[in-house]
Amino acid sequence: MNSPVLAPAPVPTVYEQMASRGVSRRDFLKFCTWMGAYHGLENDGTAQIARAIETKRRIPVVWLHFQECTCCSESFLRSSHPIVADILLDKISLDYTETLQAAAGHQAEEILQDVITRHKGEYLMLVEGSVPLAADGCYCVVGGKSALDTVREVAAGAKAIVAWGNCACSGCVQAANPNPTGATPVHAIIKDKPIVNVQGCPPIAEVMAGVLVHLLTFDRLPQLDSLGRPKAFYSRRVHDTCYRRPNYDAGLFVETFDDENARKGYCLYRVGCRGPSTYNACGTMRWNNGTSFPIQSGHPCLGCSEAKFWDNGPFYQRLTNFPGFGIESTADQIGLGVAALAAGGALAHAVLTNVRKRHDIGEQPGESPADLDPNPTASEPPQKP
Ligand code: SF4
Ligand code: SF3
Ligand code: F3S
Repeated sequence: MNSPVLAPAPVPTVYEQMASRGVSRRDFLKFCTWMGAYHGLENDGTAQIARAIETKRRIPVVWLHFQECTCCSESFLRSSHPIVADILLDKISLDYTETLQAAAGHQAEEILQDVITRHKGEYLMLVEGSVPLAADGCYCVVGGKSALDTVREVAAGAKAIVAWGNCACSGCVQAANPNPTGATPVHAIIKDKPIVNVQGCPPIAEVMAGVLVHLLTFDRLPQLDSLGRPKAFYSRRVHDTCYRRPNYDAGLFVETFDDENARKGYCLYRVGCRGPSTYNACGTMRWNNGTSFPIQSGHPCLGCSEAKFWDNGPFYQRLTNFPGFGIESTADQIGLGVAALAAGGALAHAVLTNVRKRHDIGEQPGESPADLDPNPTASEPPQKP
């Protein structure tokens, strides 16, 4: 007797997976609202996110690792948000990732080939790490193939590419002068595919999740700035949302890490804070489920979401000039002349800050959510569920 032909098991939707993992409907909707708020979406957009997660099948995902320290994977996996780390990544989308998969050796290589063949044109390619071009790429070889060969082969059939972290977006520490391995970011190699640069060393887990949710929901790239970063998360400087900003405006600065001013939580500009020239969501989203971020723990921002931040002057020395913008280059003068600062001066400062931001990210007035914000230094982030 012939054995019955079994139909393949239906692929669950993202929401079905969440429900089977014990995520309540209420928590699911809170998650969608929170993601919608970060993308600057109205209720309609949030409903769209919920609908997409409820109905769409999983996107095949390949996560490649090249020259890196795995901090981006760690950031994502250590997210204390249960939906971000446990569900969205681990249980839903990942078909191939060298650091987490159980398979090894030839079996792992076969899985990669299988995914890129069966899902040609459909899969997302996520990249962590830079690609060494020096010495024929011999500095990073996986399964007998150089990172350069792999990145080209996998990119050829990818629907879109997400570059995780400073390594994949701009080379990070491996590309620091003199860049002995010729570390190169993905966008400098692959020119014919849509690429999102999710910057930071590492990026914030909820920002990474936000980008994946956007791709899943809308099936297109989010709006990007001139460096390829999603504007929803990188359109404001750390300085613009920093809770120490009133100290900066009042000319109250930490001079050394152990002085009285450090204990009082004054501004870290003079001990090298790069918040004034760094675009990231740290001041609003923060890390570890909104617990803290470098500045809150007393450490200046090192500018980790900007290109070439390792070569951008010595750390822990104050920026003497903010590129392209004069008025804020003189924090010392702000300190000296603070008594003379009238309300009109403070307003001009805030306006000029936004003018500079738009100039840096190539944005037109009216495009940014900040246009709706009458007080750009004190806006509150969307509440995390
Ligand atoms: Fe915050 Fe740094 Fe700006 Fe000071 S210089 S307000 S610590 S971001
Ligand atoms: Fe790289 Fe700077 Fe860690 Fe994410 S981003 S691997 S080093
Ligand atoms: Fe990086 Fe600065 Fe945020 S160092 S983590 S962008 S505060």
